[in-house]
Amino acid sequence: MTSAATTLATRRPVTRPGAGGGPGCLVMGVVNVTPDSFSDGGRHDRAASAVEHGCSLLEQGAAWVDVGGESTRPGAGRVPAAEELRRVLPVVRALSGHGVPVSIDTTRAAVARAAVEHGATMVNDVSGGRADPRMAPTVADLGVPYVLTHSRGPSRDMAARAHYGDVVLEVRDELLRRVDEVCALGVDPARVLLDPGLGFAKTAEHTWRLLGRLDVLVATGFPVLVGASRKGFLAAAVRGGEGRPAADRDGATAATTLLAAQAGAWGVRVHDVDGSMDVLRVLRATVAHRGG
Ligand code: PMM
Repeated sequence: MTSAATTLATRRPVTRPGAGGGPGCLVMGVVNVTPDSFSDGGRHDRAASAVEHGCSLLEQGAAWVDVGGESTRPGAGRVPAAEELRRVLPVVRALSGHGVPVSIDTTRAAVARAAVEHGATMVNDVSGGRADPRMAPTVADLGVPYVLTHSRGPSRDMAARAHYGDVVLEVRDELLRRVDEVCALGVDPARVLLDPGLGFAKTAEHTWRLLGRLDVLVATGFPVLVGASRKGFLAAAVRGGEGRPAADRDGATAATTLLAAQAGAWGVRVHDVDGSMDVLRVLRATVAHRGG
């Protein structure tokens, strides 16, 4: 077992991209402009409804709205870059115009650049910069916060790579190695956020283990974003299991928000912003009244 704390992440975050962490945990609302995303696919594939939805997420308390035009669910194929741009740019531009802080969920450098030029102020890359070798230099050039997510390989065959000894330490070590690699290409470590990539190249068992040890990632000192919302592993914990639609996992998702906040995560990426905001309000009220 390697000791990542001593051998990796020579580049440490100096400042944090915004508040967050513990009871201050932020909520990032999801707007998927895709016809095939597993949990809300097809609902916001027209720009106008996507923009309306993004604005309502802001009203519900989202600190960020994450706009994506390509499904990243395991097994999903790629959409052409031109189609991804066609889906996301009008939404990014309109939401930014309404004052919504937008993050762009893409693995393509060209899409990240165009989205930032249209008003996005954060890049969320579930490939951790591996899908497109131009991503790290582009993010470096754009100078925006960069969510670096753990995964192994593209969506289409990531399930075959879900082999770990100690998944918690391996995910941490692989993420920190990736931080060093992208920072060597110019990315500012002060702008890097880490994401364990729940469900990406992980079995449900791996994902539960990671969810229970988020503190290990938080201890790296990088802000940590957690994306558990409506994911398949939650089916094991809800009544009706796999038989219930993904959208019925919002109660279970809210529970993961509490776990993430208590572990000190910077933020959670969720579809149901209202539910997670209530959880965080309860947590804050409890902390405020503790020891009085
Ligand atoms: N999961 C999905 C998409 N983007 N981004 C980050 N940073 N972390 C995640 O866990 C993540 C992501 C897949 O879920 P969706 O299809 O419901 O958006």
